[in-house]
Amino acid sequence: MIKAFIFDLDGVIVDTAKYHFIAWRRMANAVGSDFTEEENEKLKGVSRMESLDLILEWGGVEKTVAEKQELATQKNEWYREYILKMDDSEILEGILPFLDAAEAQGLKLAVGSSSKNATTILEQIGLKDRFEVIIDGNKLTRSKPDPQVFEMGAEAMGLKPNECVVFEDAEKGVDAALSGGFYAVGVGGDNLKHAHHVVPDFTNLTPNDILQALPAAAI
Ligand code: G16
Ligand code: MG
Repeated sequence: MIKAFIFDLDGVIVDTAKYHFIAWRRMANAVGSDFTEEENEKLKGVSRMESLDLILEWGGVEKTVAEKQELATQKNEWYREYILKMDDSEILEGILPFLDAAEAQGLKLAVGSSSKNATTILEQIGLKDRFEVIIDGNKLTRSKPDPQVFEMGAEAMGLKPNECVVFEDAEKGVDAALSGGFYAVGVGGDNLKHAHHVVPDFTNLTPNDILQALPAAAI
């Protein structure tokens, strides 16, 4: 029986991919390189250092471990300039009524994000206190598609994976949820068809819409 919803942050609750893109491009340009918005899609749900490795690889740029550390730190400073300007107007449509309805139905709510900035973002948009559990990139030793982020979330709520639904916008995030034995709902893209259910976004969506779309064993 489903007892909790675990939300990815970037791409599900807010669209921070646009800020990651601007900050990563600034960094890529600084090392004489660049990358496209299409390539940026491949960075969704991917950790900071793995994202940096991919961007350098696309540009054919080689850097030492120490240089990479500096570049990642610089990118994060730029990224934080953007997220520190965020407010509740950036919460994606439908999220607030969905959280209210889920809470009213007695479902537990958690966030499972690869981002080390997840708590800052949740504070900026005023949602930090809405979640019983927040697992972010600072607590993780393995990145999505490893299920660690969601396993830690379920464990912190005292639940088993098959009692939780994970909402994810990234292919690697859906992979992570499925490999951990969670129910997975893809939010957005065509690359999420392997999830148990896919929704375009949260507009007019209710928790019951989700529960009814899952395999019978989930309810
Ligand atoms: C997010 C983003 C990724 C980003 C990662 C790490 O994951 O989707 O693009 O690279 O966090 O972010 P940071 O550099 O802030 O630690 P998620 O899991 O919330 O979608
Ligand atoms: Mg995401």
